Parts: sequence; structure tokens; C-alpha cells
Amino acid sequence: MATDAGNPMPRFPAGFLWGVSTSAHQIEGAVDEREPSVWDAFTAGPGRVKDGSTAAVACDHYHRYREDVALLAGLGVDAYRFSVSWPRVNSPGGPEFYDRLVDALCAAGVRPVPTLFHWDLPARLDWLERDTASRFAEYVSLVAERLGDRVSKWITLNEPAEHTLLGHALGVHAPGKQLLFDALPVAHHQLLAHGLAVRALRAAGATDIGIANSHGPVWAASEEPADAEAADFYDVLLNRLFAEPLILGEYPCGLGELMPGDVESDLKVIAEPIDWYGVNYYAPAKVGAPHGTEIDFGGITLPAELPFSVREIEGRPVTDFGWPVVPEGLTELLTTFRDRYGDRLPPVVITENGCSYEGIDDQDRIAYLDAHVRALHRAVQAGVDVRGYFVWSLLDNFEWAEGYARRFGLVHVDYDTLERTPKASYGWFRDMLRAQG
Ligand code: IFM
Repeated sequence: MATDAGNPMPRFPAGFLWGVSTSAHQIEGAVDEREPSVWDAFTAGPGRVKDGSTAAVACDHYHRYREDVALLAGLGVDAYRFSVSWPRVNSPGGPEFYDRLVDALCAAGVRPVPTLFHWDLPARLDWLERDTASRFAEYVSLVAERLGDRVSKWITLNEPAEHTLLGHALGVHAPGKQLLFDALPVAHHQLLAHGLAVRALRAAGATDIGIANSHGPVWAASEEPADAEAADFYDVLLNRLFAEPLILGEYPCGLGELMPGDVESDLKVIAEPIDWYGVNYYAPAKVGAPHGTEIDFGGITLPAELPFSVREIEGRPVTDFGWPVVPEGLTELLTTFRDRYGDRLPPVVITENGCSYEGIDDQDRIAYLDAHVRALHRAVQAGVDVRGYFVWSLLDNFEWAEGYARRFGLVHVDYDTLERTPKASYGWFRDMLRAQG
């Protein structure tokens, strides 16, 4: 990959927040010390996870969190984005675990940034039910009351788009429903849950609230009208459907008509002001008119009846996951959002960015991160108000339907011994942060 690596990294504005991210189900393990989540139920079925694994032990972070906090302190990050497991909070000893984790982070001088939902819904709940949004707000109030004396920055949801698409439309993630466009209520109920959570957090005194939405530029496969139309449609599904209810208080392209309940009144809740807008960026998508056949999309089979097809982005290096490496897509995404939403776009935080590569001397990961941080700086120079950047991920972990085959960590985890070994990229990120001062 061509990079500027070797040239000094440009300086980010004072107060810029540097961090790393993880999520509960992907690292905690200790699944029998909490009530089941939809992911426990899903992975119990045959053929759901490529290597047949489960998150029963994962990185055993639940028992080894002190070691992981020491790794964070050694890295010198300002902040750590982790997720609170709703099923664990419902279980004896669960709230105490997050007390201990938050205390350890504060003692290490690392700011805790909890995400309140990262896909591990209690197994007895269902996002097709509107009531799940209200149950979520109750749980959020509990967590805010418990941790609010030490936590000041909060994230409501992680990637409701993927949870809707992969979990409820295509069925390749938990809970494994294959509803295609009938999954739209799942998007609406999560967005409503987000708005109710913002209100619950405000009621508990929180002042620094955001969401982590996944976004990427969508490129039309050609200038042919059919390709451009398909790309616009995909952009609506991936980007606008999850951004515009929050930012503009409306669904794009009349999609509100397909949503359940009193949508106008729900949109007032969904658009409850937030303090910053979190973006998870991995790669752009190239999209064209439907082929009329099934499509392999990064290992996921998309059904033939979808009104678009996802194409390969040629001429780019790919990560071990097969995802194209396109750092300038991050600059493009952020400047497009700024141009689309103007002053209504809250300050942006990159809540995830990273790549899957094997090996401890992970020079490819260093090149990827270096290029993306520089691309982010170009967005700052172009006038986008960006306030932070979090690498996905601190540790190698359970990568959902891929199991343990994809390694996103700055720290290698040996899944037999659970030994942690910082990779070359850990040293690179630490040194980059020191140079930022
Ligand atoms: O591991 C996931 C994470 O849980 C959500 N965002 C994308 C990451 C890499 O696939």
C-alpha cells in the first residue's frame, strides 16, 4: 500500500480524544455468569459460526480485565470504548463487574466510554417488539445511575444498521432472522431505543452522549443510470436511514411510511439532540444494478432479489477479511456528511476503524492505521469538526460469524493460553500518541 508512513504524522487539534474499542460479547467470556443473549442462542446452532466456535471464553476479559487495563495504560490512550452487556447487568454480580472495570480505568487515567448496546440482546427480548425500546431505556437508567459518578461519555448503540441487516434481514448474525425488508421495524425500534436512551441518560445528568453508526461512501459501479440508482438505494439503506432520523428528524425517501407505530412522534424522540456523532469506518462499497443472482459479499451471501449488487473494488490491497483498503474513503465520507448535513451534523468521533491481519509483526496493520489517521486529518483540514479516533480493536477477539479467524487486535491473544502479546501496531499507536503530546 502506498503511504506517507515515515513522514511525521500531522498534529490533531488540542483535546482530540484517542482511544481503542472492544465489545462485551467479543471479549468477556464468562457466559455462564450471566443470563443468555441472542448470540449465545445463535452460536449454539450448527453452522452459524465459520470455525464452529462460541464466545464462551473469548478473551476471558471478565476475569482478566486488570491485565487489559494495564495494556490500555501502557498504550497511553485517553479513552477506552467498551460495551456494557445488558444480559450481564441483569445478572447477579454483573453491575459489580462494570464497577470494578470503571474503577480500574479511572485509576489508570483512562477515560471509560461505555456503549450500552453492542448486539448482545437478552435472549428473551426481540427488536421486532416496540416494547424492547422501553426495556432498553430502563436498563440504561440503571447503568447511568450506577456508573454515572465515574463515566461522563456515553454511546447508546453500536451499528444498528449491521444488527438490522446481518441479524434480522439476512440471518447471518444473531438472532438469525431472514426477513429482508420486513426487518425495517428492527431499525426503527433501535433508533427509538437510542432516543429514549438519550433521554434516560440526560435525566441521570449525562452531558456527553453519542452513537456509533457504521458508514461508508457508496460508489456507483458505472455512470449507467441503473447503477447510479442502485448505488443511491444502497446509500439510503446503509447511511441515510440511520443518520437522518437522528440528524434531521426524518426518514429519507419516504421510508417512514414503512415503519411501525406513530412515526412522526417517534421521530421527535429519535432526534433528541446528541453531543457528537460516532462513525465506524472500514471501507467504501461499490454498488451496481442487480445481477439477478446471489452475490458473495465478503463471505455473506446476498439474495438475488435485492435491488442492487455489491461489486468488487478492484486495484486495492485487501485485508485478511477481503475488505478493500481505501483510506481516502474516510475523508470522502466525512466531507460528504458535512456537505449533506451542514451545521446540523454534530461534532464527529471515529468510534471504530481497523483491519484484520494475521501475525504479531503486523506491518500491514500499521500501514492501514497510519493511512487512515492521515486521511482523517485531511478531513479535519477540510473543515470537518472531528473530535476523536478509536481503533478497532484493543484485543483480537470473537469476530461474530467469523469466529476467531479474524484478528483485529493491537494485542494478539493466544486462545489456548489466553496470553496477551502486544503487536508491532501496539507500539506504533503508542508512539504516535506520544508524538501527538
Ligand atoms: O468486530 C466488529 C464490531 O463488533 C462492529 N464493527 C465492525 C467490527 C469488525 O467487523
